[in-house]
Amino acid sequence: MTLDQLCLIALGANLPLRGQASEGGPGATLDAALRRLEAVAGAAVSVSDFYRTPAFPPGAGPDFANAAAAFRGTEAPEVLLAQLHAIEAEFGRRRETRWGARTLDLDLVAVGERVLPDTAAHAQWRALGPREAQGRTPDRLILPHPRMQERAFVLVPLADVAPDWRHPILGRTVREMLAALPDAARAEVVRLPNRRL
Ligand code: PH2
Ligand code: MG
Ligand code: MG
Repeated sequence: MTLDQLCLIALGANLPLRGQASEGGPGATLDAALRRLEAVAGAAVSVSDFYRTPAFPPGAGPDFANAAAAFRGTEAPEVLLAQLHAIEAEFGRRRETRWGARTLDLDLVAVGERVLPDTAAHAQWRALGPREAQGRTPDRLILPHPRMQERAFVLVPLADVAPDWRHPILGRTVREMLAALPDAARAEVVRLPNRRL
């Protein structure tokens, strides 16, 4: 039996959608993607504010709209990931350049306390520097997302929906991981009052 677990999703977009039903800027794409996510989650979804964030790595493209969502679910992580990929595809995402500009990116950040594939492999992925991480794509799901603790564009929105979720390996809550980042990193994440970018 799978108990229901808190599923955490990070959303990002930094290209406008063209010729799609939900044509508009990145903020409009996130709105539309969240409606699709609510449909597949089959549960109440908590949604963060939307934020403008500079592309990482610096100079990698236009600013992103970033957000986070949390819901309680029973699906296996691999099933959730496939659902997220299906929604990305609906929004015109082509899986080509790693860390390139994208119309929509939905990342599965965590499923409850699950550690995948195991603690040792997780430590190896976490230990990669940003440059090495950029050159390597894991061929399987790593949970929690191995770089979440470094990224203000993930942690700031996540703190809106799941501040008390605790990282099963690092032992820190979202709020604590966010507080551990440099002030400058947090300051780059700017709330979008009308959700539009
Ligand atoms: N996602 C990336 C790479 N860089 N930068 C920002 N600001 N926001 C993102 O969501 C983002 C990124 C890879 O998915
Ligand atoms: Mg991503
Ligand atoms: Mg992704």
